[in-house]
Amino acid sequence: MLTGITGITGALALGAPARAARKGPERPVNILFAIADDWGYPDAGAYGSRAARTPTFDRLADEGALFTRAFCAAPSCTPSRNAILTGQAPHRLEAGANLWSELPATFDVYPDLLQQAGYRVGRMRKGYGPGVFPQWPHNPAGPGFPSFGEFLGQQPEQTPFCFWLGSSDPHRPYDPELGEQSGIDPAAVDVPPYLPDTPEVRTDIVNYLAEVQRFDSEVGDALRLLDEHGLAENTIVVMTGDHGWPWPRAKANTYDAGTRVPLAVRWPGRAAPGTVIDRLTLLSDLAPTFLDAAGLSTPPAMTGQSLLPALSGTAAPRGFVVVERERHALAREGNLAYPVRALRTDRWLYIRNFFPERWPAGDPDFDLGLQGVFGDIDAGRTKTQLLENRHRPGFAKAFQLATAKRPAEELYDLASDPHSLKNLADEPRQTAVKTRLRKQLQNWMLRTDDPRAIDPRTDFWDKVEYYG
Ligand SMILES: [Ca+2]
Repeated sequence: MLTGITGITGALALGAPARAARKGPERPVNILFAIADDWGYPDAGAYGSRAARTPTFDRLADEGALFTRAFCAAPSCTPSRNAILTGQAPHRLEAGANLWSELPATFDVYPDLLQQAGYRVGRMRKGYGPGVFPQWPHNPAGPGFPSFGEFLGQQPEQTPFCFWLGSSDPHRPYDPELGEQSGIDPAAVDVPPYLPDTPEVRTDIVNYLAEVQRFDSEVGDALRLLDEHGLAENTIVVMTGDHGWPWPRAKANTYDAGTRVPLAVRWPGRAAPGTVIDRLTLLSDLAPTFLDAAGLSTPPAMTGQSLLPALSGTAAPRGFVVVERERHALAREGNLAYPVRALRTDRWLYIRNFFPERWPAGDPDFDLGLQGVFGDIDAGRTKTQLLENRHRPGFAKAFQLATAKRPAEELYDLASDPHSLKNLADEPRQTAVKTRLRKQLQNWMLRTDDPRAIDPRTDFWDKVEYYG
């Protein structure tokens, strides 16, 4: 029986008559969402990483579902998190498509919708953001708590909860001591072909992986708390990162290095242990999933899709997902954005750069001090070494890949070129593929009310205030 839980009974009855008959927990399911900051695919043991030790992530995958083709909606903190919270594509969120912006309070976010349905909501550390939220009573990801333990300690027994565990790992800057103490062997890390393979870069990667492991350990503590409180069986646990790793040609880019993320979902009774899901998935699917789990329907504004069918193996194939980009850092004269839409299928990546005359990583001579020139690349050892050696053999190609201007269209065959190094957009034998993908992207943009579908060179996001 679901009676006695004020506010949630009606919602459950409305959304899932069949579910009430399911064998399993009768109480509404709790939601624990653990999100890292800049943790990219495939840096987890479950994906075969030789260097990263992620026992918590691997355990969630073993006990639930591992997603192998999950993508953020935008390779930048604020718009990615906004898409998670609202279940919508960033271009629908006005200023919220930019880094360090403001999310208008007119947009519904899933923690509020769950709270209205009777859930108790909380968050620790990095939630929505970076950005400002003057119209909201608290961070849109939920009211802040010092820790998950403190939140759980105050949890009434008959009330379901929704908690956002937001880490700042593995965002730069890195502590070299943590890297040294991690015991990760620099010889064991994988250096992708778009980076120079140097001891400096390998050390940088070790320092990043050490923070990945710290995040993993922190989520492990949260799982232990669930066990101690007897809540593990009735709690969905989702573990992921907001976008790809903070390296040149990765974060802030729509190649897989910037957009593909680890994702594991443990949901006892719903996702069979050891499930592997290769279906294309977007982090904006999480909001509809959480609402679905609570028996609530998906609001029409949400462009994401509930993952429940995928978790139970009944989802239809998904032809593509779209990731996008507006303004990341202040990296260009006039604070201009570098707008991109990218359509990703199982095999192809088609990219539309709306301003090919602009510099994708930022102007070469525009330096506001924080990130240096090419401000869309986070400052760090790899960037410093790349810039200092940009004219030398062994570095010049990586420098060009990260910073050089790009054509209006890019097309990559990921089956043979997983790192998107060879642009096929001008190859005559790929014209049919390019035309088909271009049309699919344009139709999707129209369908989701993307301002760039009608006015490809709108300056709306160039003019949005930057609060960093
Ligand atoms: Ca981030």
